[in-house]
Amino acid sequence: MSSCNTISVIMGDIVDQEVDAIVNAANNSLLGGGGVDGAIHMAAGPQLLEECRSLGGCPTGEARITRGYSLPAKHIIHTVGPVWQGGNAGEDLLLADSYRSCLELAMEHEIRSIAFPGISIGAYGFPVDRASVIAVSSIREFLQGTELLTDIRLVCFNQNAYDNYSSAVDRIFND
Ligand code: AR6
Repeated sequence: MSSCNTISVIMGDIVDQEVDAIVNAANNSLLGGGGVDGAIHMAAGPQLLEECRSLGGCPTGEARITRGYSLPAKHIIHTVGPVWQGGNAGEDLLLADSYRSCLELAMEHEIRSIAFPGISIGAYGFPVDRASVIAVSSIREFLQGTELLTDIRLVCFNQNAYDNYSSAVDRIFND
């Protein structure tokens, strides 16, 4: 990892993050839902849904960018993680694709600070121990090719998520 890059794991609400972009764990329609998706739409305001309607959805593993509207974050990067189906349906690769797609879009938009939720670990049922290792490994691999991203936050909504993502960062960045 470059010494310019910083990855941190924090407990908190992603809508409060003062960063260039927050990531939304959306669904294929991009038209809102529950969990973090619902919280982001609620906090950003109704113009977000209008912009999302113009995007025409998003395949699993890809990402799309919108404005942040009423959020402190300037942009929202919407990605669709895989639904857990037992682990043999390509879920690991699709989850890694989601993180990589978000980071690629971030680079294209000169985003330097980005906050991720635990993609797929809520309603989509991905086991958090496995998801956290994939998340952190994907981010680490991406950071080896850039020094532009200086602040990457993994925002956790409960203690179990926090413990898992923290231990993945400790193991994967300090090996
Ligand atoms: N800030 C940070 N993390 C949050 C917040 C928040 N405000 N709210 C929830 N989380 P989920 P998924 C955590 O279900 O598994 C939606 O309906 C939550 O505790 O939001 O990718 C979409 O429309 C969990 O740890 O996303 C899709 O249909 C994590 O965020 C579907 O859910 C992800 O949980 C996507 O499911």
